[in-house]
Amino acid sequence: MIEIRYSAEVSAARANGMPIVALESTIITHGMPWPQNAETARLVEADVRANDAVPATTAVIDGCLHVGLESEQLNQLAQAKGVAKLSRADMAACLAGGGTGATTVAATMIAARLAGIEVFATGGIGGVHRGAENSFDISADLYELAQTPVTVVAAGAKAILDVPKTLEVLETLGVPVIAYGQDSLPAFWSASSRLPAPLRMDDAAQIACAHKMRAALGLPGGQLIANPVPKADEIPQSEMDPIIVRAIDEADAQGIQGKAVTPFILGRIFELTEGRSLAANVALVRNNARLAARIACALAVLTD
Ligand code: PSU
Ligand code: MN
Repeated sequence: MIEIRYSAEVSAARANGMPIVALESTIITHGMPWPQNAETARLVEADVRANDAVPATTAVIDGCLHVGLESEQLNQLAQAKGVAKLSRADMAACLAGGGTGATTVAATMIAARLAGIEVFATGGIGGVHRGAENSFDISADLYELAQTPVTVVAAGAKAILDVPKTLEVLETLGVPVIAYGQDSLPAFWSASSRLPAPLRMDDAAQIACAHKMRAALGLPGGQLIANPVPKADEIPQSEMDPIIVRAIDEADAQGIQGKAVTPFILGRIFELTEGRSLAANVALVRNNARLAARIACALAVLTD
């Protein structure tokens, strides 16, 4: 059995049966610049606490799987250079080699399941990249959602992706995509896209119930809750589209590939929007943390 290191707060929550929300760390190390990354991580943890749940940020540090980071560990991770980006394929190797790595959506789901945590909040999941018909670049996040029973709250798939193809793959894999409180699928920095969401739910209790129902049906995998960024913080899709296209073109021109693609594009979009993309990103992650905490609380009162 793998030894999991819990933070003091998560240990106490487990002992007392309190609701816990998993949080990823790649968004800290690869998704946002220092010091906003550390600041956001703290705000997101506080949002979970303010909604009566306990935050568990996950990462691999010196070959140990951590579920819940102490404040100093979080601070160090946020400033560390050369931290690995761990997905399903890399996690075991990093643990075996005594390395340090941040967990993506896929790896955080794996850690959450091991720790018995059923709800996880992030910004946006990885998915099918634009041009995937040539690059074959499809995030392992989608396959993880198909097999690991964790409800993931995100602001949809990142808008830098080919979102219609991402939806198709999720449908093929049998992953429920549920928009929260609206009919259209959120588009990460923008509250709505031109695409209708496959499913819609309007309250946390119903989402919790659907999570349990999948298990009762014997279905593996989780569900994706697509929670729109608050209107006051959004950047409309018409404004984002040309910026996204430019960032992707630059990534292509510079031959950026594989794991480096998403961090490169997010970084360029941050520069091209003069930081506005980051402000929207922070707002949407916080909003997702609040909803995830409410779902975790709703799950805690449901019996199996
Ligand atoms: N959401 C964000 N910023 C991020 C990510 C998600 O707002 O940096 C990360 C997540 O960890 C996600 C990963 O799992 O990007 C997807 O990477 P890839 O496209 O290489 O699978
Ligand atoms: Mn990829």
